[in-house]
Amino acid sequence: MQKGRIINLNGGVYKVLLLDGSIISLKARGKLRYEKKYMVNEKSKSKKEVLTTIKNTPKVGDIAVIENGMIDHYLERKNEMIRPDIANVDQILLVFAAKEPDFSFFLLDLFLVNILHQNITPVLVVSKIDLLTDLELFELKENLSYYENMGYKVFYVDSKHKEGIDLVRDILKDKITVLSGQTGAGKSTLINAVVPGFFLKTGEISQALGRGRHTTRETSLYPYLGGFIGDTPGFSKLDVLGIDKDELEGLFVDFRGHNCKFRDCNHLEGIKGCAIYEAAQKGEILASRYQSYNKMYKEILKK
Ligand SMILES: Nc1nc2c(ncn2[C@@H]2O[C@H](COP(=O)(O)OP(=O)(O)OP(=O)(O)O)[C@@H](O)[C@H]2O)c(=O)[nH]1
Ligand SMILES: [Mg+2]
Ligand SMILES: [Zn+2]
Repeated sequence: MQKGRIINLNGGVYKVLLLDGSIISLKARGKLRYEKKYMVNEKSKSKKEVLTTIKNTPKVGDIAVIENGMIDHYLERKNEMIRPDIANVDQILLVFAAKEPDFSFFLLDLFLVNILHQNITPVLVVSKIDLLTDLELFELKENLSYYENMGYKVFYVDSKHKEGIDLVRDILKDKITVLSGQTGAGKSTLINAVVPGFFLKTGEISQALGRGRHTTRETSLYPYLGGFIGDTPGFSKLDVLGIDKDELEGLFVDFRGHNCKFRDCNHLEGIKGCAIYEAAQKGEILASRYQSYNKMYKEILKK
């Protein structure tokens, strides 16, 4: 029996890092891959066997127990992320470009809400700060100080010229850290800057090959400083993932200090006497945060 960390999954083949530092490729035994279910046809009453992937399927981040050249089972998970599909994540580095693409406070709130919903600690990394003027950077920092006051760590980096990288490196030790964020935000470039001698393909337009942009396609964990860093494909579109309308206000941690006296209040814009609405009007809750809440709430209602 051997144990190891699953660091890559591609087409049913797992790469597992063993304790001795070697990496092996193998599959999971059949029982972990599929579950047999029977669908009953109402008309003919006939049963049809269907195979569905199940909860038990090992994923990247799991500690796999290997027997007879296959993954037999995995050890109990501390947590599991849905998107990207990774287990045992300690923190998410939420990479947001200061520019290209433009910084979006709504998207930031959307990512934060989804991460908190999965009970994982977010750390915000603002990338590409070299593309802002000093004044623009000053303004962005001012707005983001609101998020620092909520308790989130915020880092500012220029991965191209390796500015601010050491501070990011410091928080990676012994942890499983996954990078998340929009496509093109600079996740792969940041990993390349953080890990000396490392090379990941990034979204640089490949002129020599003329094949367009290299973006990350699969999820992998890279061993680093006793922990792991995960590069994942970025999102082009994100949604409120499986969040109930009544759960939403709890995920806006800055609303907590403002107790609304109404029962069953949804705290939407225009409700006279609602403590949340009034706090937003007075500027005690950041206007863009309150707008994000309204927008997400309405999106959940539409589902
Ligand atoms: N000026 C500047 N450009 C950057 C910086 N970081 C990344 N870039 C550029 O931004 C583009 C996208 O970077 P990637 O690292 O591929 O972005 P990604 O987040 O990995 O994108 P996906 O893999 O598609 O999710 C590339 O052209 C990078 O060279 C930075 O700090 N400053
Ligand atoms: Mg990438
Ligand atoms: Zn209210």
